[in-house]
Amino acid sequence: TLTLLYKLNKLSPSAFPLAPGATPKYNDKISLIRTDITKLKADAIVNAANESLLGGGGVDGAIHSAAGPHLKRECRTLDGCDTGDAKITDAYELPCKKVIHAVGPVYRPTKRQGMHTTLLSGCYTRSLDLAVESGCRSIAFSALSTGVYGYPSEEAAETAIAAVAGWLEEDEARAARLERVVFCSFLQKDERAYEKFIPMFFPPA
Ligand code: AR6
Repeated sequence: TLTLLYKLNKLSPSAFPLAPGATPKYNDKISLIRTDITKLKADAIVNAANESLLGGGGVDGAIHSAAGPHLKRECRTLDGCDTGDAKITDAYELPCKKVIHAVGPVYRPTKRQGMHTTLLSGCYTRSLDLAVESGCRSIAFSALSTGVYGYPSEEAAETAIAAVAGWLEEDEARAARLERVVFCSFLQKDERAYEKFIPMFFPPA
């Protein structure tokens, strides 16, 4: 299920504006897939949870119903989770090994954009930390905050991809512990947003 659907190196290098510091060094680790994340056999999948960690609608509802009731039982022991942070559990009846529950920010256009960005970025970097600390070699992210929480697709995709790129660049030894980072979208608008921003941060060689 984790075939590299997105072949960065086949794209034309000149077609995209580059983010500062962009490098193709980690391109082979990055995948884009549009599917139901509950079907993925990644070591870890990342749920778009809320601060209670007790389930909800959207991808959270899909993950809890596919994992079975033991997931909620474990989540009850975690004492919730702050926005911008994440917690890890077992995956029970899901085909993945671990579920990382990240709490993205609710998008409020009146608030300063910087705060949203920091909180959403934090979800991605904390999830990556938890994945490597737990020995996961692959991680698939749902498009955190882009559903009920109202985040615009492009802004969310740019923040997600920048956070992953920054995390990989920050520590080479740590980056080597992850083989694959999958951006799993569900709706076409989110997939398009990833298609636009991935080559800016992971430029075709
Ligand atoms: N697989 C992959 N992605 C999915 C799936 C699925 N099965 N179902 C939906 N998506 P949302 P949020 C996408 O609303 O905005 C919950 O009630 C969806 O298209 O699930 O972070 C929680 O409990 C969208 O791109 O999460 C919280 O209360 C993305 O998943 C609240 O919603 C996230 O949409 C969190 O809101």
